[in-house]
Amino acid sequence: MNGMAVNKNSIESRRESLILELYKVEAVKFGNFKLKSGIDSPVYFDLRVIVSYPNLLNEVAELTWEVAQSAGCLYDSVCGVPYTALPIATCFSVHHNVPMLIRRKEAKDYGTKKMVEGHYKEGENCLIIEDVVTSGGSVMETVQTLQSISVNVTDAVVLLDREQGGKSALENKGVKLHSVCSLSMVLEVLESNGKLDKSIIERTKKFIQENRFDGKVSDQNVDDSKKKSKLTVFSHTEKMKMCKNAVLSSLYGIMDKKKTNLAISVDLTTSQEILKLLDAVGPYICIAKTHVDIISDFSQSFIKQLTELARKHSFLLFEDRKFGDIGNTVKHQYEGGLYQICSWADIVNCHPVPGDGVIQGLKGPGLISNRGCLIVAEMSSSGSLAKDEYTKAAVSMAERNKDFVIGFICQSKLTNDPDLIHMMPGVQMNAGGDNLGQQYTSPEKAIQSHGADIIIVGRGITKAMDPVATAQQYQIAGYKAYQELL
Ligand code: S5P
Repeated sequence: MNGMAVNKNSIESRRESLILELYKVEAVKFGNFKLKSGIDSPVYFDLRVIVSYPNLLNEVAELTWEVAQSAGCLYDSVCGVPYTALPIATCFSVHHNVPMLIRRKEAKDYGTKKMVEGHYKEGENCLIIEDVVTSGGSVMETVQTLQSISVNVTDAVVLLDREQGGKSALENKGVKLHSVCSLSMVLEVLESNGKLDKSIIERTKKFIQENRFDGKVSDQNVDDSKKKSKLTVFSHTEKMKMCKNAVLSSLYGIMDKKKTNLAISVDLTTSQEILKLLDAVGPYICIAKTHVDIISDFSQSFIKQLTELARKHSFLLFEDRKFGDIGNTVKHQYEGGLYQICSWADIVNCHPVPGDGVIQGLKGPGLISNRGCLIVAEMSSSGSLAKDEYTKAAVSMAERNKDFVIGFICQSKLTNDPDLIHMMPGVQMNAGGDNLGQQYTSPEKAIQSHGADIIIVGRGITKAMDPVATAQQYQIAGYKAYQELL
């Protein structure tokens, strides 16, 4: 059996470096994440990525071994919980000459129907290795499989204990859980190294307290899916700090400072009407969305005045051009022609229908000028073809291009990623639509039921008797709906 003394101090300092490294490679992320259990969590561990960093994987395996040694675990073999912990267990096994067992998730439907691969002796003791423990359900599944072939399990080592009750739940079943680090340790290290804001730390701690499993081991795929917690919603300040894109971060900053999630769609047809309205509603909006190709007297002087207003009132400019051609064409349409959109619009949008080329074409000039792009993933108009697989493909396209894509024009919440924002058009206080297929949702529903971060309102404001007072009403309604979610 294995067992050897280990220097505890060296583990402490290596733990800290390990946590910083895991954060750096995004194996630890903060945002809004739906767990396998159906619970929305403010923190997510994706330890699958460590296979891309051999030194890191090796360090994880070494620390796992050292924790097992300092806890005095005695074992004849090691078994990783499939699948993320398999490479950790493999490194552990190879470097320390400990035989490994592999647990199959499903028995082979041919041949030997074995659940466990590798040679073992009845009555031997196996050490379980896991990446993250929440309730302890996955570790317990592996324990039960091993017990079914008369292999004993007394100890398990986990890289990260989320401290939601898994440790005591496993102890109740006779399995001692040892961890390389705990979620509190992760928060402490990231806070003391200036990586996380106090509010994110507090929110995460609150989440852990409110989502404990109270000593009961459960299979997360089954039992826990029934106890969904309240959706964890991040404030604009928190998102501003979490997101990596500069355009998005400044947008969240504006939303927070001006207390607004209102984008006006200023679909008027003369320069003067647009400038006059924007000067008046400027204090209530975070974005002015334009369709410059409907302006009858477009000029560069209009753009100069528009950008001055954006600076004066602190709002971003979004040209709703909906690019939808091959990369080479959209590149010219974006940076050249009459409108020279890239030179002044902070945000543009595109249809995903041409494929990634449309993003690549826009990205060249866009990144040089620090711009952001939204993908039209869903539309507000009746009979829209942008749904189902098309929308899913739009989300993947955004995820592949997060250096430039900052979110979606959509009608529903498509992701929990803080780097991708949801802007929803088709919003009016009065339900219904127009006679050309537009369909409207109220500001409250857009934010609370459809998951919008920003409401885009056009004629609801521009055609109102008093557009300025109405813009303020939309600002208040939109912001109140958001605050109620927090
Ligand atoms: O699906 C969409 C996408 C967009 S960008 N539905 C939309 O209505 N839009 C735009 O939002 C549309 O082009 C218009 O500029 C604005 C909605 O205007 P409203 O007057 O109907 O509020």
